[in-house]
Amino acid sequence: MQQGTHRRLRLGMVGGGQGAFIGAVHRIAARLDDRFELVAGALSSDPQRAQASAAEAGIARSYADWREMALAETARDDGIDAVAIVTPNYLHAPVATAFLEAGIHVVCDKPLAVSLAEGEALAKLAREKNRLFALTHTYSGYPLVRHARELINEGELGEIRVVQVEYAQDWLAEPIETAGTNKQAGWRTDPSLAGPAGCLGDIGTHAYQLAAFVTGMMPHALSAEVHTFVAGRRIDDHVQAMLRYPNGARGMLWASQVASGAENALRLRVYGTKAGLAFDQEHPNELWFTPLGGSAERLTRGRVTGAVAAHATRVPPGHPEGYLEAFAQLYKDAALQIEALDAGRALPAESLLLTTVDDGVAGLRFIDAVLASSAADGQWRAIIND
Ligand code: SOE
Repeated sequence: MQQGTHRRLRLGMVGGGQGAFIGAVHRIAARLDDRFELVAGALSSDPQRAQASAAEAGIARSYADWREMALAETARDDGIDAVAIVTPNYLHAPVATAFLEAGIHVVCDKPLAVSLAEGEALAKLAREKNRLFALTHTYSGYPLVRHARELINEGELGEIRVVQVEYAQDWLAEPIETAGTNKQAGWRTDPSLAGPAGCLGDIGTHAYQLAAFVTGMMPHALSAEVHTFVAGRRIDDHVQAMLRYPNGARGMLWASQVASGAENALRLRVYGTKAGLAFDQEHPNELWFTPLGGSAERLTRGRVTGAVAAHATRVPPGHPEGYLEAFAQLYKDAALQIEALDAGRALPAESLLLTTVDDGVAGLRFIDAVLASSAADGQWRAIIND
């Protein structure tokens, strides 16, 4: 770890107050490699809750409003370098816009925004302002996911033929949002807060991004169906899609939040002309590689060689690393990029696997195509990637 040579970057947070889940994950992840200190926050739209949440998290400067925070932090000599946006989806774009306009780097939770138009505007603004816009597609922070990408990139699988990705959870199998006590379920199933995509936006976009990240390929067409199993729910809780790739490969993606018994079962299998590989998020310290006609090889974190996996790992082989470290990897890469952008240097090569605003735009294109296909009873739709 390269400590000591870096100034600790000052981070602010919008959202993530008491009762939230992902805010606490971002706080741990940002601090894990000692590259950020959390100094400011507008943690809740309720001023009292914002204050209490900031005190609990040890955040010195608490704001009742994120607009006020963007202005006040820009005016300070010791204002924040970056902001983490961990609000419900409908606020991602307005909050990110305010901080980018103020010249502050952004780390934002997925999905990027609630519409493609909003997402494209964010991508444009981030480029104009020359600020970092990192999108936290956590699972691409795993060392073995990055290693899988390397293997494919180096041709170890041959020509890719089949991509199978799935993300199954069961926590929305019952209408838990109706009790009004589960904040997570509440906003994720409310289209005015989550946007038009439920399960599709919440975890379908993770599956889509993981497949694209590892294979280096984007599908150009899909046929899809979204479905709502739970009676009365106002948003999808299940999605399934068939994918076609420009090289002729075929793919399938399904994501469900009503798959009884499933915890956080994000799984990817990729088959090429020479070999196949399999990754299971619930066992992130191993990756299975099987050559055509050969026996399965279990590759393990800390034992696979190469700079890419080494950059994303922290402890020796056999000591499990997991979700928090994968999340921290995104913050580590973000810190490297913020330093480079602020110094007018090229982005460091080892940081380039960080998921960006463009990955977010790709996710929104996927959402649009899925919803259009589903509304047309599964008709094939083009996905325009540029
Ligand atoms: C809930 O479905 C959730 O917390 C997602 O919102 C996250 O993005 C995913 O990482 C885990 O599950």
